[in-house]
Amino acid sequence: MPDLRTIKILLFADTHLGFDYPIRPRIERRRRGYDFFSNFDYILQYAIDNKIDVVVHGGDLFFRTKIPGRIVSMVYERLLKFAEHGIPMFIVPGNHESSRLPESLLTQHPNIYIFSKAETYSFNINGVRVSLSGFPFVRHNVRDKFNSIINKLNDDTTPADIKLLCMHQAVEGAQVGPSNFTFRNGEDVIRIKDLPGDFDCILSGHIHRMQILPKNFKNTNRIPPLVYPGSIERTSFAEKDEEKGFFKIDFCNDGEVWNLDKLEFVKLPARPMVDLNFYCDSLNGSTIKVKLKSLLQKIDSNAIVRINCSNENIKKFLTSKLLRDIAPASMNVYLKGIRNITEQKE
Ligand SMILES: [Mn+2]
Repeated sequence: MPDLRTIKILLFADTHLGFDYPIRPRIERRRRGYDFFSNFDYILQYAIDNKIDVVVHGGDLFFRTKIPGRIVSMVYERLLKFAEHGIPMFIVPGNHESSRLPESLLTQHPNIYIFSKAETYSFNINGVRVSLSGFPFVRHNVRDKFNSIINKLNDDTTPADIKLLCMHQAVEGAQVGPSNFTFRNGEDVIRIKDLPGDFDCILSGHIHRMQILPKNFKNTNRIPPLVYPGSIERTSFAEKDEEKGFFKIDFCNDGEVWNLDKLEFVKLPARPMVDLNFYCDSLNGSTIKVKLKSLLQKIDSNAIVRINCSNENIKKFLTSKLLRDIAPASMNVYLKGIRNITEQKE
């Protein structure tokens, strides 16, 4: 009799909740924070609707280390509500969590598992033994520390049908940015040859572009696939052309062993990002205003627009207030080079 069971894992990461979500906004304008929460909610609902067996969050739950209490409550409320559905959720503390998460009832919930140190959880899903190993983000020299972390995780020899490794790190070969910057040999980069062969899949946050390593991955490789789901919304212009989403990962039984069967990337809505190069022959304020306004009207009104202007005399006219006045209310628009929420580091 063929075994018709499927074990379904959902992987998402880099949700950066709290990004552009001011508690007491000083100016009235469209905020990007809602888009992050809306994709986050979509993913949790997807897990419930699709009867996912295990959810893994690959880290950077929040947008930075110090989080306003209100944001923490908004996030934890959602997670606790989700936990009531009985789907176990594993969270890897990322660099934005300083490798740990704010303490609360959340950390006590029996369906929420947080990798606050290198550890392995084993459990049984409909008779299938699944183990999840993981460790919090390592800030300094993960390159040298990685092997000993894996050795420590391997001390746990509880047998499992499906073995997963969860982390929040950069791995050699990972690519980011418009010019495909490739991580190679920094001390903060794990060597691809060091990835342990005895896991069925490696799930990681940290890299905001969705990708699977090694690039030419085949199921016959010694190295298991390393899956980066990427961030759930664009956090900076470096991500302007990237698809955003999360992974559904299916394991099936071929009659003898459990194998990775399907890696499915599920897309999420992400707002368009547009670069606008601006120049005007005239230094007359109202001419500049009219010209820029007509250019902005040609752009998707849902876009995040970055204006690039190299002429200092024209630039003087382009105040934040003017930009807000002439752009559609649904658009986020700002001048390149001015410190802005969309210029934040990962
Ligand atoms: Mn991140």
